[in-house]
Amino acid sequence: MKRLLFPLLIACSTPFSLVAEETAETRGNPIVTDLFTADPCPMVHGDTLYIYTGHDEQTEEGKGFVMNDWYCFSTQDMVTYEKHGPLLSWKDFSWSKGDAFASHVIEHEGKFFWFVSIRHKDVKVHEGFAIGVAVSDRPTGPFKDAIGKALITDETPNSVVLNIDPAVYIDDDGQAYLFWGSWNAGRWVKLKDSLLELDGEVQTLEADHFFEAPFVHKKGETYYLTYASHYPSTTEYSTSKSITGPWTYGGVIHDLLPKSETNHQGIVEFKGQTYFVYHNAQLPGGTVFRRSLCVDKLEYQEDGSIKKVVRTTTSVPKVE
Ligand code: FUB
Repeated sequence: MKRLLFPLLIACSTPFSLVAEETAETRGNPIVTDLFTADPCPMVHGDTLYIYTGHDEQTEEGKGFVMNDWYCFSTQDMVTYEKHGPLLSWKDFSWSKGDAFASHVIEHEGKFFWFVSIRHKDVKVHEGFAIGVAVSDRPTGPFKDAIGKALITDETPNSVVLNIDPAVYIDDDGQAYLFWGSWNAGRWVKLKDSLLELDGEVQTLEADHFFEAPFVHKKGETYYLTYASHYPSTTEYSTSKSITGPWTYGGVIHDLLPKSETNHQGIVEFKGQTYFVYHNAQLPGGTVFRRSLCVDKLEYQEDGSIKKVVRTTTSVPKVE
């Protein structure tokens, strides 16, 4: 049963209601219909998939991103989702002055680390964006600024013009890596075990067609680096036998989106299925600056290459 999105959107005063979906076999894309949600990052903890998102607050006529906080949506069956939040805001970082852009959450040693892109209120050499970290004992918070200052700023040697879109990956040997970047410039750096300090120099990410939004996952012995390419953006990918590269270009896995110039993905395995989480602009009133969380399947060819994602209006089947 496909939901009627428009009536749900009008009923904004209603809390995140799942009444219309409770008997549905699929959730329907977009997943969230009572607010605009962007830049998803998936994380599995226990028997639950958590998807952390930004929050688009621009008016339908307005131009430019208006983003102040981040939410989380959790599910055990890919059909029924619980809304949490807003769980974190740029205001939770005393050194920030706004612009809650893309973020990434990762579990490490029993804690949950939320890496965020936000505008620095004092440091501005280029665009003035910085990467900070909040931490919590639980996936749904409360989260607090873990350092009291930025981890990456415009002043970090070899940082980029637009220091946004953090993604953290912890390798099998326990070494953590932070990837980030935009406007055709990607970077990576080792993190100390605390995840709160850099461990070495910032390296340049060499991946064909990289524009922004890096995300790393591993399947078998292969590391997959997915990212937005060009602008307006497709999602493309490269693979490597090492987290530090070299990266071999793999192709386009997600086509341009109608109405959304950005394309920001996360990939996660949950209950035996691999999912591609992204945003589109298909909610009524959706624009370049009013995007919405979607979930579809991600599938591989037998040789390990990623098949082009098939976008659906149903989202994915229910899992137990
Ligand atoms: O949502 C603001 C920015 O747009 C993100 O940081 C980028 O990845 C793009 O989606």
